[in-house]
Amino acid sequence: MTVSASTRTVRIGSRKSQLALVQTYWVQEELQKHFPDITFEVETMSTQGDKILDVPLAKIGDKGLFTKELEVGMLEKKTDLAVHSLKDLPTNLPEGLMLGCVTERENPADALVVHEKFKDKQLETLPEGAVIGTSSLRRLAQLRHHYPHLEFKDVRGNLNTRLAKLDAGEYDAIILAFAGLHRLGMSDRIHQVIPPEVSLHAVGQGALGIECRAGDTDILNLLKSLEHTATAHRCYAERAFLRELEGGCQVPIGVNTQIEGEQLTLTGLVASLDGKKLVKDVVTGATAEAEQIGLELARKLREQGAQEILDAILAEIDRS
Ligand code: DPM
Repeated sequence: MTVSASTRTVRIGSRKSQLALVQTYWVQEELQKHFPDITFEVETMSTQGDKILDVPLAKIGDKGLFTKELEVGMLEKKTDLAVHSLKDLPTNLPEGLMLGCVTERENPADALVVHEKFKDKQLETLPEGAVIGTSSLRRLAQLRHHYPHLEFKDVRGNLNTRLAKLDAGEYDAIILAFAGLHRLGMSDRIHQVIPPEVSLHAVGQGALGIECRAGDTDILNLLKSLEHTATAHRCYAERAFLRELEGGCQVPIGVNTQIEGEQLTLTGLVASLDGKKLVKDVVTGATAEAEQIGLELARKLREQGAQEILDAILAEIDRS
């Protein structure tokens, strides 16, 4: 960013997927509205996660799969901020970078999208052996727990690729985030919004996280205009929970948060891949102490065996 206020240019890093671009252009537009004298430019980059499409997500790990190249861009000062789906942003960021702001969350729920031939069905009424496409271990574990009659098959690629595979008959249904479909203008494909009793969403799901250089006060001041406080409190609680359990983004950990008055309630779950073991609990506390709530919930679930479930999954992924 150059010094003179009249010629300032701020560069925004983004992945190239359609969803990433929709999100980044939204951020660009909002910033432009708030700061008409600054020029906001978008720089697109491919991340590792965009390039490796033939390997199950859980296997390639999660250490910044969709964020690393964008982070290098900021550290090398080629860009000033990066827009992420918050759920793809690891809970521990590289030295020199920080989560600068969290935007207002969309509906964080998961959604069922079905093949045409099952348009009269819901999760519970899909036939025995119906094939559900997902590469989320979180979705897999929770849905297996509730609907043992269903089969699950890995699916990768961007949203359009996944929907095309579904329509071509490779799957009977797929599970996607409500938020992604909504942002891409494809809400009409949402067949069933999956309630939290069936599937707790991923940490940070539905919110955007904007990352910037740590202590870059100029950029942080700009980002304040996009911060949504309630969403930030919820996501800080969720991220503290995940960080404390040392779960990357590819483990069966689900959450739900609610704010009522000054109180924040965090529900969290850890499940085994076969859906047979499932530990779930709830902690309520002061919204201002969001991270403490996350830490306490992690400790509670550990006492109920969450660590053993997670260790077994990590060993299984290593072996496969
Ligand atoms: C992460 C997961 C998935 C994405 C794992 C999970 C889904 C992978 C899959 C961490 N990142 O949710 O348990 O289903 O195969 C991703 C999506 C969005 C951000 C797409 C989706 C859009 C929603 C949002 C991929 N990252 O979940 O359907 O911004 O929260």
